Amino acid sequence: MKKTYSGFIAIIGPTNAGKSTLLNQIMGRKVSIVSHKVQTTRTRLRAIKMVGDKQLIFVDTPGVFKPARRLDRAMVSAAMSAMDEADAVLLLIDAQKGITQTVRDLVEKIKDHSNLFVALNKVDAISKTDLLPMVARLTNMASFNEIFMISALKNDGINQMLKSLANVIPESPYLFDATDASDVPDMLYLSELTREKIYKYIHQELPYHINVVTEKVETDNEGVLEIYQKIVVKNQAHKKIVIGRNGEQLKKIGTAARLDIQNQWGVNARLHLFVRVEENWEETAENYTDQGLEFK
Ligand SMILES: Nc1nc2c(ncn2[C@@H]2O[C@H](COP(=O)(O)OP(=O)(O)OP(=O)(O)O)[C@@H](O)[C@H]2O)c(=O)[nH]1
Ligand SMILES: [Mg+2]
Repeated sequence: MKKTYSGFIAIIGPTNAGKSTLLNQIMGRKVSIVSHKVQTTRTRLRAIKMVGDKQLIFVDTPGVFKPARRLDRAMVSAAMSAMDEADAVLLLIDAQKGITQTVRDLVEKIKDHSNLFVALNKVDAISKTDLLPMVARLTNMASFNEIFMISALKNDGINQMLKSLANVIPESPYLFDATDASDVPDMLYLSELTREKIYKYIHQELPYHINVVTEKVETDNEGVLEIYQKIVVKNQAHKKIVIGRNGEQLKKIGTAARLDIQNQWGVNARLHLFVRVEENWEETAENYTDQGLEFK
């Protein structure tokens, strides 16, 4: 019988390093939402990539930062447990920001892992001469199998990196059906697409206090997807901001999300958005388990 290989690679790193951008680039399509703001990814998300006959199961994780709120703690703990279970760990660093304290703390936590890789990301945005000192410092911090220099955004260095990562994947039956796919449930993914637009159009702190829930998805007689979502906010003031003057803000969010859904799924869709105040949503267990997070 032919040998098969299958294993997990956790992508971890500070928030905003480009972990989700990298995962999307590896998959050749969007599976994880991306924004210029920090703390975009809230939960662990897996995507399966075949490299030759080896199955690489990538795990995107929430960025690691100093957790303050309950939601923050759940996000960071999801990232750390992904690492514990992984066959390989890929530490992703924003080369523009360099070796920050967060990076140093993270290396301390992961340095005993047997298959440790590091990638300096966003090399499109900095000069090559700035990279060498960072490589030297990283070499002294832990015994990394390899240090990559990549641009997740520009798809630079990624194929090379995939080949190296594939080399450490253990012999194992395929843990998933051997096709490229992700494990995000459709309902959650639809919510994520709307949350991504909220991050895009609404500024300051507000997006961090918002939750999107897909309540119902139906197909009408003409094959149009009818999607009902609620945007949960903490108070009336937030609700006003999300809706905007004459509902303009909400319309912008809804249109962008609908177009994204239509493009990605090749369907016609109608998106019905409702904004609801739920003062305690961040303290409600169900809102965590729905997103694959633990409520502690
Ligand atoms: N110039 C440049 N920008 C990048 C690159 N990769 C990601 N970005 C940008 O960095 C920002 C953050 O990207 P994300 O992929 O959301 O980062 P993340 O690490 O998943 O962030 P969290 O989910 O918050 O932990 C976005 O604005 C991306 O467009 C890159 O290679 N080059
Ligand atoms: Mg992310």
